[in-house]
Amino acid sequence: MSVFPKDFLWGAATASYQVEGGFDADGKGLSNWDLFSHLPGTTYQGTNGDVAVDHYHRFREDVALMAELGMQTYRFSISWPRLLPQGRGEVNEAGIQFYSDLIDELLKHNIKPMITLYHWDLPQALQDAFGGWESREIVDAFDEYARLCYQRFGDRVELWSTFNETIVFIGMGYFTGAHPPKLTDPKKGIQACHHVFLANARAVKSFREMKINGQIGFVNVLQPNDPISDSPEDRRACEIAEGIFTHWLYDPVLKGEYPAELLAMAQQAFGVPHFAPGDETLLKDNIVDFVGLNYYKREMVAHNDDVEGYAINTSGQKGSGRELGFKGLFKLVRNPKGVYTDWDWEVYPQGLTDAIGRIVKRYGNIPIYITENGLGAKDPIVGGEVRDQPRIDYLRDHIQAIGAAIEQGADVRGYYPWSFIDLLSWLNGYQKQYGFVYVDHDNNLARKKKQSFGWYQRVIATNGEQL
Ligand code: BGP
Repeated sequence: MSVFPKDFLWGAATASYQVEGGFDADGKGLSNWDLFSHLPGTTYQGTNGDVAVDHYHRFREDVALMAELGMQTYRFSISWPRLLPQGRGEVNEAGIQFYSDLIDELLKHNIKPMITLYHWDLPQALQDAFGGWESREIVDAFDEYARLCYQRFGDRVELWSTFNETIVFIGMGYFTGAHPPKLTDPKKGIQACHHVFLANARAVKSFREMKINGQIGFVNVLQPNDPISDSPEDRRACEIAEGIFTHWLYDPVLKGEYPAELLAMAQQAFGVPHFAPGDETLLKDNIVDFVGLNYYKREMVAHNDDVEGYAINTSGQKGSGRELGFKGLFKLVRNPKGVYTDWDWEVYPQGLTDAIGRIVKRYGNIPIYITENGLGAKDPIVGGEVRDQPRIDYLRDHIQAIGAAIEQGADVRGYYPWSFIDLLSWLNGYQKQYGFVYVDHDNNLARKKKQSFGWYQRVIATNGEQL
């Protein structure tokens, strides 16, 4: 008998900038990524999402493939500037129509939509007007945008999440400078992150006030950190890393408050986050209904007296990056016994079971969706077939790891591998493939089912029994 509950949802995920294209189609405004990806040296070989895989124009064909795969749910994000070209104010009805049609098409095929409101494509107009997440004004703007989405799509969509991976767009946007707005300014970053938590709380409040029939959650990176040795220094460094990567991001949305020790450290070092009257109550009163977990890898942590900064492997050449370090706090180091992808991500399925266990221990038995999980690889084509056996192995092992977490009592309700279709990897171009469906960039973006397509079809059909 399957360990997965009868009503477990099997799906897959994407995000607007990575699949849609149509960057200026039918009245869409520009996003921060539309500009950033065109700046020299920001992405792998200058790749961008101007056309992406043209899902904007081919969504019916894509939904037909989702249906053939047997998907019961589809996680996608809405492009804020497609609905509100200036970020606030005038609504682009053509943008509304696109998502409305997509939702109808999904429902026609019995596929439950899960909407992400923010998967990193901020209206550039808001960046220009007041510095985007740096300003408190973003909280009202995001709430207006969320309300618009609830109003137009809330009659048909039950599963919603506010943000995708705050650690990434704030961390890379404001600490390492690898994402827009390309800053290395922790003070601004910590305050911007606070605004994200406030925006989340406001959007959760509005969701309830508007009595939307559904659940609203928050999606975070799930990254278990383990110390590289048993020394007290490495264990302490690991505690700090886990605190920053996990507790800082999860506590405000699941407990309505920051982790006290880290908050004190941040306020002492940088004088932020600054709380305005009402912030604390807003966070406390608006805890999310579920948490979405994106799991790819674990990180080993060591104490750090020397390394500052890092370099990302964006080429898929093993060992071409450099480990991340914050001097005096911690550094991420390679596990000598670990198995790594070509992008130097450790493949460690057990980490998924462990990390779910840690979430349940800290936050109680909240509803969980695994909102991303997958293998980025350059898939070989043999005799015209896309052979992605390593992806099948990766997903199988991770599905088993989820099964183990369920057996231990975790309330995991759904699984969304990343990604439904090959798409743009933010900094790594189109060569880092994740999909069940291949896109031929040399042949008019034609779709082709991969080996993993038939495999996942069977997984879904047997509710995870046949792996
Ligand atoms: C997550 C993002 C996704 C996706 C994925 C894979 O952080 O939410 O949008 O890109 O990671 O990452 P990458 O494309 O860098 O391999």
